[in-house]
Amino acid sequence: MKLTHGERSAAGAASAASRKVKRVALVVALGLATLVMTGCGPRETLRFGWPTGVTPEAKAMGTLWTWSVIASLIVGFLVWMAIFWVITFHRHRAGEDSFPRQTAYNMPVELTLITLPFLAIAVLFYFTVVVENKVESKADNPDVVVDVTGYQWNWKFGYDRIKQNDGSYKTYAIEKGPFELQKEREQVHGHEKLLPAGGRDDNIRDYLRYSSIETLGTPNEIPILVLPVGKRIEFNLAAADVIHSFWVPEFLYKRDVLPFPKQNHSDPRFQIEKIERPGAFVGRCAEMCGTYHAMMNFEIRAVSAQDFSRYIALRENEKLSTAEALAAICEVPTSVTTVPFETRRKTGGDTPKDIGNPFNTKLPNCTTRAMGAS
Ligand SMILES: [Cu+2]
Repeated sequence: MKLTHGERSAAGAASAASRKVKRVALVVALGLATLVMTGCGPRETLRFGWPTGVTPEAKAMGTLWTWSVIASLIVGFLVWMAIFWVITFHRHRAGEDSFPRQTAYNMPVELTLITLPFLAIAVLFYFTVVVENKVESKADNPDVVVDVTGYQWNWKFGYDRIKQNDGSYKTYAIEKGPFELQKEREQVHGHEKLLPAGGRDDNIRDYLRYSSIETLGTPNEIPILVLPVGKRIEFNLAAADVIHSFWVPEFLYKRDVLPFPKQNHSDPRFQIEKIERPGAFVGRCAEMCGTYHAMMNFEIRAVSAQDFSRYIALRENEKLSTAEALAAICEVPTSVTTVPFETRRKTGGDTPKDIGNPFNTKLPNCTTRAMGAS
């Protein structure tokens, strides 16, 4: 069907259309410039808001995310262009009173429009599965196995077992149930002393793990989980009460922490291939678990493998606390990525600005304490 152009000449219409195209191009260019210039550089921009990953798994997920967004932007751009093309060149004009040519039931067009989205989904699905398999893969011989217990409203971290230089494992896990431990504790203290088991024997929490080297979070102290860089680490998650979620933004990974993993048909374990650089990484509970859910913050402190062995030895042999052992290996003894809830209240709701440098947690002018010295 030939379109009528009313009184306007063909040349006039063409120049008006080209003006419109220029205007649209300017808007698109300005939009892209805003997108690029508001970031802190091309790499920052291409992460599209995601944190910098510090594990190979996180890097793989970051790359998948970047390419998924780029693919979506390309598809979005094509759709926007098609819309602009229609509203620019096929708008209603004075003197037109009939429908434009209708193209429903056009087989080639309809098949193309069905096939292309399916292809896009198939490609996204393929790369998602590849990355997911990498993220969820577990080796039989991780270098460090830690247990993570979430409870209302804090965390307990323990070292289950650690691979030694000769390839054998040193076990720190205490293979006793919570009630046995509770009874022992009560004998020592002479009164009732509850462990995360909750003391209810109609509710046997024998899946909870205990270790001779533990770090327990308190309202005054953020629990710090010290881990070595460059080693495969397994996390074994368990909740002592309700469902929590273990989330380290820089791992780009979070996982629900469930009570009764067996009855809930869940695998509480996951691994990371390695932490790629030393530093402090904040961790949070990412499952709304009750009144003080927001204060369930923790810190992962990644140190060199050498410092890690020294840290474990100090805790094991000299019974130092987490903070004392950290100071002894010349690390800042308290968390540098987050503060306890109470302190925040004291500052009137603001997180204090200067709590430390997460990229450098080394104490200045410090010499590592020799083993056996006190
Ligand atoms: Cu929680």
